[in-house]
Amino acid sequence: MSDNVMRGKGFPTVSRRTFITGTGSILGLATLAGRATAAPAPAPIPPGAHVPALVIGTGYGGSVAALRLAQAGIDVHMLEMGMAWDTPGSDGKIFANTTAPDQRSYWLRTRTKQPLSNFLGFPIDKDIPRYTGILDAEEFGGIAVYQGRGVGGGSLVNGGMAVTPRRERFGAILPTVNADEMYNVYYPRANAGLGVTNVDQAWWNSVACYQYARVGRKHAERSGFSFVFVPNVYDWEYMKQEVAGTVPKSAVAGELLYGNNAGKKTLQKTYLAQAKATGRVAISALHRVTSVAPANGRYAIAVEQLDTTGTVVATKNVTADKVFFAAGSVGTSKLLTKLKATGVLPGLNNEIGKGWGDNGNVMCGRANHLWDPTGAVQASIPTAGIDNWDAGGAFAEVAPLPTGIETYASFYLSITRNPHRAQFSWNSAANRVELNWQTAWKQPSIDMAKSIFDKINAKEGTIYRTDLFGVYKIWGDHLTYHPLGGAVLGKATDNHGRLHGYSGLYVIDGALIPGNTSVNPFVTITALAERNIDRIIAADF
Ligand code: FAE
Repeated sequence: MSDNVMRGKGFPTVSRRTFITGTGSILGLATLAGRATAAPAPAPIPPGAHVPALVIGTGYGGSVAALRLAQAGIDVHMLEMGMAWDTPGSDGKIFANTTAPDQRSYWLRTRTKQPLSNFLGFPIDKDIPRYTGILDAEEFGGIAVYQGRGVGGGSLVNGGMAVTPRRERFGAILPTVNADEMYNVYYPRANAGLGVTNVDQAWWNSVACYQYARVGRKHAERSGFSFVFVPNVYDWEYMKQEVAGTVPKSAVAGELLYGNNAGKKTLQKTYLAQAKATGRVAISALHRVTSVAPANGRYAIAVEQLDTTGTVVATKNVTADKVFFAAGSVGTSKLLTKLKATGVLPGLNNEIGKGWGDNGNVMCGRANHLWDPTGAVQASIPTAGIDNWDAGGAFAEVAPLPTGIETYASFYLSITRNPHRAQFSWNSAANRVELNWQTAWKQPSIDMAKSIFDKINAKEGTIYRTDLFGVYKIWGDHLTYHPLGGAVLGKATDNHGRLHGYSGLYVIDGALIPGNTSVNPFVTITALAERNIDRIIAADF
């Protein structure tokens, strides 16, 4: 790790920390975690700065935009409302374990809101200090939307499942996008940039930490379902060493939902590391964008700087020639909905805020027989799923339950073909953006998931777990991990993400995708961003 000095056009000189370049240096990154405190904190964007390109958010879309703009010689500043996640806590680790959430785990909450709220009849949430933690369980009327907060966005908290949708399904996902281009150029580019690889199946078949997935395969196949392996961004060589006991355990110790301290190739280690290595990309963490307004042929951006309690410690105004909205489906949609409704960006069209979907997410657990254990130690990185999309409209991820004890449970996150789409709107009295999703809209998803698990239960003589989402509640129908839409490609924007009504404003994240990808979404978000930024750099700069 080294410090370097950036003298980007239009920026004051700032010292900033670079990350190790490349995607394979996981051992090096484990070392980096231990040394992080020695490095000086990067200087945030100063008030009054002008930047050629400003990116709001540091998730998949924002990271692709920053890297490709920088490689084209354009200086970029990224504003991220969450923390940098580069400094260990008092336990010597940057991230908290899934089984022991603490203040680092949740975004400005005083009590955890774990996706599985109960276990064996007992609620498992607990009080924590309010802090700018890594996972936001953002609550709207009918749904809690889980999102990553910090430099790296959703890549900090997600399962790393890196799935390219089957090509024959692509027309239903992004109907206005040329599939040949995506499958020949942009999906391969995204997979390479993210460091996507496949698990070694011989090893997988032999290790205790994937017993739960092998039980999932056995049950799927005995009921005639197609069981498919799914690529991931986890460093499998590192996981092999975890199992062998030669390196600190991360996935095998259950780290995931609140961050992985080693092993997972988050955007910090891939796109953002490369972007920073260009010397043209700076990132201000704990900086939340509240407004983007036209100003003399440029854009004026209002920013709140937060401390780790969420208190606004400074407000800043900066300007940019071009602004990329990459705050995630919810973040981008909320900003645009508010800015249109309050007359700051009145020229945005009426598609803003529309076409939002939950990727059909629904969760459930099954109770296995005592002679069919799923293992006390479960690797937190999912590797496989049941593909029943063509027959029943569901792709069910065989998910871990990394509790550290034998649960005799099989756990699944299903992605289903749910037709419902919600809309964001501005509530001026309450001074907030609302989303009109209704919990009852999950019923088609439940029905599709049931078409798999009713059959498996009948075949195996097993039942659903009723203790994971409340008391006697089978379905986790209150949440999504996969928000998509709200500024849909070809509707709120042109076919490459340029917002209608304003030259130089772009959407480049999950908000572009109309509600469903038929599989886990981040590879599609990344590939679409690669496609759009290619065109934008060629035509607009
Ligand atoms: P995202 O990654 O959410 O980044 C947006 C960033 O913008 C965040 O860092 C925000 O903090 C920041 N931001 C928001 N508002 C502002 C503002 N006003 N000012 C400044 N910054 C702001 O967006 N997907 C998969 O494909 N495979 C998986 O295995 C998988 N597992 C998941 C597990 C969990 C628990 C969760 C929560 C998600 C999972 N996902 C998975 C979904 C995936 O992480 C998500 O689709 C992407 O992260 C979305 O990428 P975006 O670039 O749209």
